[in-house]
Amino acid sequence: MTDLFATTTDAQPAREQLGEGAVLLRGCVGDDEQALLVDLRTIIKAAPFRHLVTPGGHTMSVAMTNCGRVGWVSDARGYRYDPVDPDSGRNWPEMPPSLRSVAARAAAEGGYENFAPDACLINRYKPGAKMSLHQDKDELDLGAPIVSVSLGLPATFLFGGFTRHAPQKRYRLTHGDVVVWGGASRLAYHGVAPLPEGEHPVMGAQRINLTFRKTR
Ligand code: MD6
Ligand code: FE
Repeated sequence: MTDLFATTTDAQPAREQLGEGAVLLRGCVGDDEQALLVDLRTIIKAAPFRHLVTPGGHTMSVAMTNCGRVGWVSDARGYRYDPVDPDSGRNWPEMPPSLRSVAARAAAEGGYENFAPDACLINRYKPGAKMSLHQDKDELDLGAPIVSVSLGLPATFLFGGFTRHAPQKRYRLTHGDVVVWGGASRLAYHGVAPLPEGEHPVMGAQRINLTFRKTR
């Protein structure tokens, strides 16, 4: 008999292990979505998205901003966490409780209690934007996980091994999904395939990704 009360038509599990210490929590944002989107709008007004240039001179296809004590920045001098937004000369907007609590709740569900991030990198993907394979290794505290919240258009997340050329697995990340990433997987290579065209009912023609980090 069909389940008249089923809320999804696909067979994706709520929880999927990506590797040791890494888990995909589907729909983990849940009821926190409204508060999170309201606060996100305020942050983006104070610190608008911008396309950073890598130390190698390439302009990134993903547009970025930050909130929290420090923000991730890239320029000709290299990558670093900086308390000052170079575009405004002011500190980054504070990390609001709505964002903090989603991150802490997801981390706990992923097995990391008392996650206290001091940075949230906010990435905006328009169709065609991508993130090349990389490791997140600019943080001093590699004992803390990274918590990654996906909003808007679905994307293909590439999860590789511990070398750039190790084979990767592909995972579809949709609106409200959270990846928690730590332990033995903390330095795994990962990236995002070019974003397909589309229109999301809440977010429009874009994907926004929040990555929460404890940098020190
Ligand atoms: C993104 N994410 O999903 C880019 N990093 O847009 C990341 O680079 C990332 O999702 C570390 C852990 C989870 C991530
Ligand atoms: Fe990353």
